[in-house]
This record gives sequence, structure tokens and C-alpha cells, in this order.
Amino acid sequence: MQLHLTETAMPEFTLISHVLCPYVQRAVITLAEKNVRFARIDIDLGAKPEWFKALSPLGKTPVLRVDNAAVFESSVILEYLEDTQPSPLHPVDALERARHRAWIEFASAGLNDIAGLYNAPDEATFMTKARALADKFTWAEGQLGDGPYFTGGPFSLVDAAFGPVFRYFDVFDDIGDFGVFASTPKVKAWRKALSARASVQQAVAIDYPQRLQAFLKARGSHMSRLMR
Ligand SMILES: N[C@@H](CCC(=O)N[C@@H](CS)C(=O)NCC(=O)O)C(=O)O
Repeated sequence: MQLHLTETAMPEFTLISHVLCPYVQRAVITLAEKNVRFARIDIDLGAKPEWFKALSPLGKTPVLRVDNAAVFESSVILEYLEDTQPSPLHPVDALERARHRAWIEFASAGLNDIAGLYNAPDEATFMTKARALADKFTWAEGQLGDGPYFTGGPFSLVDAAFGPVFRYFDVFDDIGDFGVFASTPKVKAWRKALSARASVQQAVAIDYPQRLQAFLKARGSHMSRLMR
């Protein structure tokens, strides 16, 4: 009887997603690290379904449906999962938690720079964005110890947020060396450790690199031209 009650009390999770979205990936990684079962629905953000527009106040992925409620904003989804699911990925100490939340925000700022990089219309703008990213990774370098992860040993939500940031560079590296990691050896090692983590690897489909390449080529940007 007790087991039956526990089972029926489990909420049903559906993650409304997009195949390339890095914010979706951080939620998928967190769900995997916490061993939470969920359904995933990938939508076309270029032609948003009516049901999605009705569900998502900002019209953005990810949205986590929890039974009939919709949780939006990836960092809020991460915090909700941390509050309700096993296998903690935040430190216990309040100040450390605050630091981790701040570095998740920092990862989001890095994602904005990455969008700026692949959308840059000309070389000058492109180089400015590459430098902004190099500066961000220099800041990250100062936070890292001996690794392999952000805090050293245990995988954290900060790692879940940075896995998708680094994944872009697996495709960018085939386009050129933009010097983004030139003076950050610890970040390079962190990137490598995250790319070997099963939850990070499995957050995207097998054809992700080809899909990202097609997306980048179609931007009409400086990076698109470098790809020809
Ligand atoms: N701050 C949001 C950002 C999410 C976001 O920008 N999602 C993009 C896809 S990666 C999106 O849905 N864009 C569609 C749009 O803005 O119309 C979060 O952390 O969840």
C-alpha cells in the first residue's frame, strides 16, 4: 500500500525542448544526473505550435511540464529539480550555493556571447565576441582548482550549465581556431572532462553536430562565410 501511494504521488515530467537549445541541454543533463524519468518533446521554434504559445509565457524552450503546471526558465527548472529530486548538485553552504547560482548566470552570459559570435555580420564584430568569450573563460580559469569539475570532484549544476557552452566549440573547432581557450589550460581540461560525462554526451541527438553546422551555415554571418 505504501509503495502504491508513493508511485501515484510521483509527478509526470515532460520537457518541451528544441534540438539545438543549450538551455534545454542543461535541464536534460540535470534530469539525467538525478535519474529522473521524463518525456521530451522537440518543437520547431521557427513555427511554434499553438499549444506551446499557450503554455510558455516567454515563448522559449525549455519548459518543464510537471503534471499540469509549466515551469519555465532553465535556471528555475534546475532549482526546482534540485529542490524536489535526489542526488544534490548544489553545495550545502548558502554562500557556496550563491556562488554556484552566479556561475550558472555567467554560463548564460557566455551563451549570449556565443550567439553574438555566430551571428556577427563582419570580422571586426566576430573578433570582439571572440575576445569577450576569452575574457569570460579567463574569469572561469580563476575559479577552477585541480578538477575535473567546477568544484573539483562532485559534478554540480554549474557543470550542467557549462557542458552545453563547451559543446559549441566542438563544432567551432572545425571552422577555425579563434584563440578562445589560448590562455586557460584549466578551462580546457574542464571542457574535456565534461565532454566525457555520459549525461552531457547524451543531452543531444547523435546528429547534433550536423544540425548545428547547417544552422551556422544558414546564418549569413561571418562564421557562415568561414565555413565555405
Ligand atoms: N533565459 C532562458 C533562455 C531560453 C532561450 O533563449 N531559448 C531559446 C532557444 S535556445 C528560445 O526558445 N528562443 C525562441 C525565441 O526566443 O523566440 C532560459 O534560461 O531558459
